[in-house]
Amino acid sequence: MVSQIHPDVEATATEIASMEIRGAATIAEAAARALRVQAEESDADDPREFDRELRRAARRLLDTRPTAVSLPNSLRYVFQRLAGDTVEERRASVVDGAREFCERLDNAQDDLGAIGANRLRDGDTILTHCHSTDALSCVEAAREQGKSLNAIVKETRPRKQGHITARQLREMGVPVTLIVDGAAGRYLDDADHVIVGADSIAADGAVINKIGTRSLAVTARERDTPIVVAAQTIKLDPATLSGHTVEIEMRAEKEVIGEDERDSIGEITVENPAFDVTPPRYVDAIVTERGQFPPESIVTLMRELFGEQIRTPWEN
Ligand code: RI2
Repeated sequence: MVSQIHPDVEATATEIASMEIRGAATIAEAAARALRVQAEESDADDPREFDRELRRAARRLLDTRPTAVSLPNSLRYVFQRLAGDTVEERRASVVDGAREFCERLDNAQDDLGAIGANRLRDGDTILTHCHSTDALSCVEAAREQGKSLNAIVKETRPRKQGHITARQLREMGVPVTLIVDGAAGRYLDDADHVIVGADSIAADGAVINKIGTRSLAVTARERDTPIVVAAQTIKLDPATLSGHTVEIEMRAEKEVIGEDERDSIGEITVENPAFDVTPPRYVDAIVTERGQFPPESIVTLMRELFGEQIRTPWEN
């Protein structure tokens, strides 16, 4: 019997790849929910077949975007709870595991926000890059504490996720100045904090985030503007403990330039890396739900949470 991938898993995978579902935490939540649907709707009649289906579904989800480690971390969390001798027991364990994962995700973001908010003072101006729910959670918590904030929001080419950030900040009552990416240097003197999210964090404290984060961090360091990375612990990449590097996703050329415009220029190469790597020396703090860490010490938390043995149960 060929194991079936549920249409909802297919749809989730397609939406992650096309970025209708995007942002590391949102991707993690969608993947856990998709695995839950796969388990709930499975008509496998023996546990081995059930497990085979789950593994296929997990591989389909993983085969979408390579950089955000929250995706494999969410699947790993659910697989670690897979238990029982019958299909029904194994189904229930996946449903519970996925539900627990989503609850923890929400709580982690709230806890992280409360910690990050402590860094922000009444009247401060933040400068943002891309759109990060973890970073915005810090702003939301600060607003709930009654602090008034201003924001300078980088547009974030090529997909302009800065527009999502601008809209959500306005909903929180934060005045927003939208700028093109190249203007960041000029506006850094007006900012008290640069605050960004992360897609992955390596064992050495390097931060993998939306392309443009590195140059922003380097310029911010030169101006002594602190750069804060808001990242739940599901952004910690356990594979980097054993020397693996994080793959940087290369996306379609058409996100950068339309075909007609490209043709009118002549023979050119277009590249569209979605992320870059900011070395730890340019980062002041990584704010997680477990507290705030200097990037160089994040490895301690990583070992505590993941150990040295990194499992990939979907490969069996
Ligand atoms: P949260 C996004 O990537 C951005 O790089 C953002 O900083 C990061 O995910 C984390 O987002 P993309 O999916 O988990 O837009 O904080 O390529 O929401």
